[in-house]
Amino acid sequence: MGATALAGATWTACQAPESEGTAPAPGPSALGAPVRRYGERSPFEKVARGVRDSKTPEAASSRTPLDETYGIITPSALHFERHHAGVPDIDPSTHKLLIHGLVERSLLFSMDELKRLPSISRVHFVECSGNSGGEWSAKGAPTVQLSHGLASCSEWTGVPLRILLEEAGVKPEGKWILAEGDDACRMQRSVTLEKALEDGIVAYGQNGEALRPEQGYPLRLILPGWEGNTNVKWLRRVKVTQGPQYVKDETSKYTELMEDGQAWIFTFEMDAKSVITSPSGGHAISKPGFHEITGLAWSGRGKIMSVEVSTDGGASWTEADVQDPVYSRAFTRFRMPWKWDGGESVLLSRCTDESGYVQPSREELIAERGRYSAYHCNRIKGWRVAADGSVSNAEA
Ligand SMILES: Nc1nc2c(c(=O)[nH]1)N[C@H]1C(S)=C(S)[C@@H](COP(=O)(O)O)O[C@H]1N2
Ligand SMILES: [Mo]
Repeated sequence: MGATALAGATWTACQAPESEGTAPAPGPSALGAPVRRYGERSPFEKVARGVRDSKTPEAASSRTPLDETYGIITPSALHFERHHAGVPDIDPSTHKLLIHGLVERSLLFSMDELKRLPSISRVHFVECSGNSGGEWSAKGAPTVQLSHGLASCSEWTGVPLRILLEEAGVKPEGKWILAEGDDACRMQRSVTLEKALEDGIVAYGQNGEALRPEQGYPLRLILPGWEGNTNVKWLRRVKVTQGPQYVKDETSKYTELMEDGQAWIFTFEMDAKSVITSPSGGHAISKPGFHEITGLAWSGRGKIMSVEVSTDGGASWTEADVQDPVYSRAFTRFRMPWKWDGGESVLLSRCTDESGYVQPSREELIAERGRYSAYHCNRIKGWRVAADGSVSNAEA
């Protein structure tokens, strides 16, 4: 059955609100607030990033409340943050980007010079490879903000990295690049030249305006679909090298220990993942009847092809409606109408990407990657709806 037909059929069964009749009391008759130069949200809105207390707030993270955002774009003010040394305060009029190493000529760009070059805008997620790290354990996190909130999606604008590298003229020995940030830790990552040339973006725009300081103002690297950590913020230097540099940021972290004692390194692509954001842990369903099940799916290998939803703990699956257009390596919104009968129900989602990869269960993931990894957990996540309408982590 087509998802649209299903949605239409269920919509007619949707319950109207209980109260009928009288018009609501009119609003104020005094004139409203005047125009303002830079907007703010309504004071009634309180949605916020989740921040855990940390003794080192400069080396911490904050999480996107995925269940309180709509559509596929994360508002910039709610984009998750991960900083290894705090947010530097950088003046764009003095900021420079150096392209050097195995190139015919080193180039130093000011922000103005970068903005003169051909630009592109692309919708892409950024996900910390440590996102959902707690989901490796049998007892996952209680809310979707805690379990999946180190992922967000923006429209990024900037210059294709290919243009800068071609301008500098990469020498034949050049096969990798090292990207470096201008924060106190000078965070660095090695990535392949192939990826840099394929779709790397030196981005200065986020959701129609300049990057937020937390996201790397005035300049960051976007490597679509690759580990969040490779998307170096406050970008100051790109060095073309023969091979990876094995810098501290890629040896002390972002490697995965396998059962046989070997570790995987440079596992760049984020695997396909989906999660139901509503209803999800911490929510309360008010009454039986129509409810929309909705969530997000994404893959570092391209587009999401389909998302299936189960309301009976995996005994049966139904294809959800996937919102058009679907962008490659971007959040993809799925929705499914649902009539809750008031009984206990376990909700699951499972996505498939254009490479044919299917999101695994926790058992399938462990069979492939062992039990010692902290990174790249993309297991299927379950939410239990109890008879009283309260929603919690299915494995709690
Ligand atoms: N210079 C620099 N770049 C950085 C980081 C950092 O601490 N310094 N953190 C990395 C990590 S671990 C992640 S997950 C992403 C997070 O990007 P965001 O804070 O914009 O969400 O940025 C990456 N780029
Ligand atoms: Mo990260």
